[in-house]
Amino acid sequence: MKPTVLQLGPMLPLVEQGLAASYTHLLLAKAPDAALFLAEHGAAVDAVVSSGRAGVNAALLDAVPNARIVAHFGVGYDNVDVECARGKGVVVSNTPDVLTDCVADLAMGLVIDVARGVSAGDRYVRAGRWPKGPMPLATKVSGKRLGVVGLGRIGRAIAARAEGFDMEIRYHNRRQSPDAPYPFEHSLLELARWCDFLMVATSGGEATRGLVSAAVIEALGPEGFLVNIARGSVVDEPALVAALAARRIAGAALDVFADEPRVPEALLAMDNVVLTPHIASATTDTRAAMGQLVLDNLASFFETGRALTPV
Ligand code: 8YV
Repeated sequence: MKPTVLQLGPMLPLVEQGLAASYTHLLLAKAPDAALFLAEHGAAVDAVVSSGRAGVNAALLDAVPNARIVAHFGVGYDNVDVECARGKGVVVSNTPDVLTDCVADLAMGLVIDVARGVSAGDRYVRAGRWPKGPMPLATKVSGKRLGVVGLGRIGRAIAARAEGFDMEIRYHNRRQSPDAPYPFEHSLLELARWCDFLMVATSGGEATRGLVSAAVIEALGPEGFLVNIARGSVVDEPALVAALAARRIAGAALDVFADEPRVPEALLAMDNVVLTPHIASATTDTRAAMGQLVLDNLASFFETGRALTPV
């Protein structure tokens, strides 16, 4: 008998087709009444496929009492209640590594954009302002100081790219990484004081909520930029908006927000802010690789009892 896989939200055709080919494939998003659907089919579900858009809480886990794995599409799994899953003996897998390059590429793109005014320059040209005079001068990137908050796989890939720009790099983690080739800064406040660009690359969830606090943002100072490709929850967003509005920091480039897809209204009018709609992993290549890893995790789990990339 084929295992039954419950897909929670919309997924790439590659994933949907792969699920339909190998499993009894149930789609919660298409059910007119989710609670009714779960009451009818929940007990048959062996695996759940979740994503950044559709997570897994305790109630969902209760509704699928025989599920043994949650295969999550995404490296960050802050919307999956991993503790609750563990307590029920449910394995959770994610999609690390395959998205690292794309996320790091975008992170550097955001650094360059916010410092050099790529998006602002584009707006300037399109608005017909160039003939009336040049744009204000921007900020040099090469050779500047990059403070990485969270030197994991993605943080390291960003740092490696920043080395190509002759940037000086330091990092802050909960603990020092013994093999990190960059100086460790125990105090995030000190890191913010030291750097020109503070790059948020840590995981989300309760452990890092508000880590980049009002004090850390203020410590960046009027020449400092904040870049966030991690999770909106890591940054005190109202404090960031206030600091930007009062020009107490130089600018920010944000791919993630506290309440996506809502973006604080005040940011929309600021020319020193770059806003992208959570696209760091959003290339055809990388999303396909993430989707394939979801399928591979399920296949491995049903074949061997082990996921390839459990969290
Ligand atoms: C995705 C992400 O946008 O992997 C992550 O943690 O934030 C992104 O790659 C998202 O998770 C897709 O559902």
